[in-house]
Amino acid sequence: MPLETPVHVANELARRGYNAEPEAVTLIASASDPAGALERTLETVPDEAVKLTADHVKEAIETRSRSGGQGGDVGASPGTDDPGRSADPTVSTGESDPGSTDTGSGAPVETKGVSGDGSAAASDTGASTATVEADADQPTGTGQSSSERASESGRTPADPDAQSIDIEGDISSTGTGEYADFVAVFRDRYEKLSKQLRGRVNHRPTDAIESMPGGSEAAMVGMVSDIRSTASGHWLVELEDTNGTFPCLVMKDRDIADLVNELLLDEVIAVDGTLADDGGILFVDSLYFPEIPRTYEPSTADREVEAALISDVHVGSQEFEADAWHRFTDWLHTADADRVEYLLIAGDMVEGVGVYPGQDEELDIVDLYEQYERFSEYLKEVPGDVEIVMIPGNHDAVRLAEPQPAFDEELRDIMSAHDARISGNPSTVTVEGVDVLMYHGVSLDEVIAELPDEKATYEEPHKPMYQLLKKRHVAPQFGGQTRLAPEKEDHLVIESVPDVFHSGHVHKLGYGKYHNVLTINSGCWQAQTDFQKSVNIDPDVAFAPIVSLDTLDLRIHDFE
Ligand code: D5M
Ligand code: FE
Ligand code: ZN
Repeated sequence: MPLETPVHVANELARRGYNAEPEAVTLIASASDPAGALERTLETVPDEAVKLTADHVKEAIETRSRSGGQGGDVGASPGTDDPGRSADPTVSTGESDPGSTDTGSGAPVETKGVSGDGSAAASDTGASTATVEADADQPTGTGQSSSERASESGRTPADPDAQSIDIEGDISSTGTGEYADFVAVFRDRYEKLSKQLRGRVNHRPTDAIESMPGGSEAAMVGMVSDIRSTASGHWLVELEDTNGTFPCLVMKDRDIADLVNELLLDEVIAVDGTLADDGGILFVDSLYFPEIPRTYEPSTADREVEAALISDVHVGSQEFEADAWHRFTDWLHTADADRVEYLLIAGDMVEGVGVYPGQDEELDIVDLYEQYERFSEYLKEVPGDVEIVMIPGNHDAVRLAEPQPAFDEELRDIMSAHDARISGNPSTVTVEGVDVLMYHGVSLDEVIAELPDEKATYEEPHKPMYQLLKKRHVAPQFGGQTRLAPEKEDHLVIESVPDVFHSGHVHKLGYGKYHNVLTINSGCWQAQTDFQKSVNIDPDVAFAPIVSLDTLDLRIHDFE
């Protein structure tokens, strides 16, 4: 676990169950040895402390206690039966891979003219656009204000007969919260993902591999239950299937060692290789992720129609950018937005109440229901012929554990003015034949914290989304901030390949194509909060990525 940035520190603390003052986070991050400082702080903090303060950190760093104690329990963390555990950072697949020699292998080959830095694609004057196809560094804004545009030429109403939306993913919870349900949900994950991997290797169950003679060739499909580096710098990956676990060794000087950097606990992969002479370990030759086929051909709409993708509106926060929102909705009423017939909102409609420690100081509306009432008012500004689909995020008033159900009747009533379609998180929404996987994105914090920077950063938030596509699961690792609801089924598996993958949550704009799947993180409508300031998150505010459903091209509008 790399701990050098405040975000990593905050994530790590959250993962260990601590709330922390922003100053405490910055102090740890700026220590000469952040990982050590964090460990020492957690060792010395009084048990009854509810919140980690700057004083706790100072005390710990100054009184330098015995270091080396690494909290966490590596061995006893089988992915299938102990969902409550927290992963040990010492076995994470952080950036310091001593054995990695080749960073090329396994890196996704994709992207169609993507700048990687979405914010560079737009100017700050009025409603500006950039297309993914074009040189994204060249702002193409007109400098007109949206009201100027609106008076020039208004929107032509959409033809309701031509519009179509189908939604899958409105889960109604079936789980009881019993231990057996956690086992069931992991079993189902294994079943679904192993089905996707089975064609790739001639796999055997662990008990069959155990009875094979040393030196045999063998393959298995398993859930990653442990990742450790050995004394000599090789990687020991323990895979678990429904029969047991088996240790697999990835040699540090092999090209595939780089793939170990991408592994997360609890994800399902396949390996093949040769058994050691005593048969007790598998030397891995190849490692496979469930993956999106490189040849995937996305579906497109059969008329020229567009969808606007947004997320993280955060109404009720003092930082909600109402003026930018008005510019956006004004623009939707202009002829330039004639083809925008859909608006997809990927979670965090409102700021919520009590979501993060200290949040109340930055609330503009302190009552949760009033926040939704205000949000509903803002939705009314959207032209009535635009179909709206929304799913909840971690600030919304539904359970945090994923999958999150859709808003309940009471909240639907409050938000009924525009007749939006309301679904769970995640959901697959088929818009005129185009499958859009909408997932709010809480797991992205974890993917970014765990994987090395070249695979996942906040600056390029589409890249951790690529990892979710590759792993065919929207929340592969379990146990940190990503909470999993015990269900009979794992609804978080990406069973069929989406044409568009839409997330938010990290408040950064980013987009690209992964094996032809258009992947978009849509930024936010909330200016930088104090917390974000303290951890150096510089949000991308008031961008609206607009997808042409007939071509899957993208234009980005900036309403900041
Ligand atoms: O999250 C917006 C982003 O900021 C997301 O990457 C999590 C991170 N964030 C924001 N506030 C906090 C606190 N207090 N602790 C840890 N991480 C935080 P959003 O869910 O929209 O607030
Ligand atoms: Fe958010
Ligand atoms: Zn969020």
